Amino acid sequence: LLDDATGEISSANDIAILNQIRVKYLGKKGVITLMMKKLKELPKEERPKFGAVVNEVRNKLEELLSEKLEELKQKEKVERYEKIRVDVSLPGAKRDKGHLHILTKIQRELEDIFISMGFEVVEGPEVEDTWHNFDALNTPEWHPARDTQDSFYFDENTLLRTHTSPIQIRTMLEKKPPLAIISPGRVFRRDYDSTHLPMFTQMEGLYVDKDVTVRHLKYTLEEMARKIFGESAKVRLKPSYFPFTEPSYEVDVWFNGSWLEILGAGMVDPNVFKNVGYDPEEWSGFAFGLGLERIAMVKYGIRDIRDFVRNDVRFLENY
Ligand code: FA5
Repeated sequence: LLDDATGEISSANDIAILNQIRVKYLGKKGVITLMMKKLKELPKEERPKFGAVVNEVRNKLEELLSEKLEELKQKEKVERYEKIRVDVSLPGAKRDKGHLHILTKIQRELEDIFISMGFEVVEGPEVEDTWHNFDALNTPEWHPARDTQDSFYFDENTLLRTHTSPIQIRTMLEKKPPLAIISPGRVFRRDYDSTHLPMFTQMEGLYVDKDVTVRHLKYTLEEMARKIFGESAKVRLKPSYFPFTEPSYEVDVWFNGSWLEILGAGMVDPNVFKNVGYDPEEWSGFAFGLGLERIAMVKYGIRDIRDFVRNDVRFLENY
């Protein structure tokens, strides 16, 4: 009997089966229980011996059953854990990640380039007064940029800045020369076509020191162009006109087989120095204003500037 039961117990492979075995031997109508009942039918002198044997078998079975129960519980636990186990070494499910906007990337790239050349980044207000935006920059009342047809005015003296050049004025009023700053920011004009936006991004540059010449300007711009567009990039200065620089240039970059205008620049006009209290006999400098969208267009071959503000996910994902 003990052998049979031991065999059954050891081959039981789940808790339900083990319970059936317990009932079969130790339950109310179980084999052992019935044997104990039979005790009464035996002759008196045989009862103690028989009783002792049955007891021993019952204890042994109880011991085996509880050992097996522990074993099976442990096994079930392991199986349960195995089912919900996470393999941390598997590659994760890929999620769509956001990334920086193409203009932010270009801006940071340019900032790094100029910082490496010793320029400092400063910022200024988008809402300007006409004195900082025009007068101090030697831009007289009659200049077309001042026309209400070309700019966004809040009132007669307040407007959305039309370029980042007022930062030149704000910086020079605050600091003593020599200085080298760049200033990125949004600017606003009444313009709208495939190469002009009403709100676009410029980066102003201003360098003031003793004996600054056009060669310093050209070198700085060439260095910038080489770093943004690659070693083969060439820079061309074309004579132009800005009220706040003399001489003035429009600057083209040779890239992908053609010349493209990306910025205005020039030597700071002596009148501008006078307006901020710098002595034009002592100080000289150059300034430039880059169009960031234009640089991105040249670099990535973007044809329509309006793509920058359409927020079309297909465009955004491309860059
Ligand atoms: C200016 O705004 C001058 N303040 C630049 C300057 C600074 C000259 C310092 C001298 C010294 P301009 O209007 O050309 O210049 O604009 C400069 C650049 O901004 C252009 O070369 C072009 O790249 C970009 N730009 C001009 N208008 C728009 C527009 N509507 N949309 C997008 N980019 C524009």
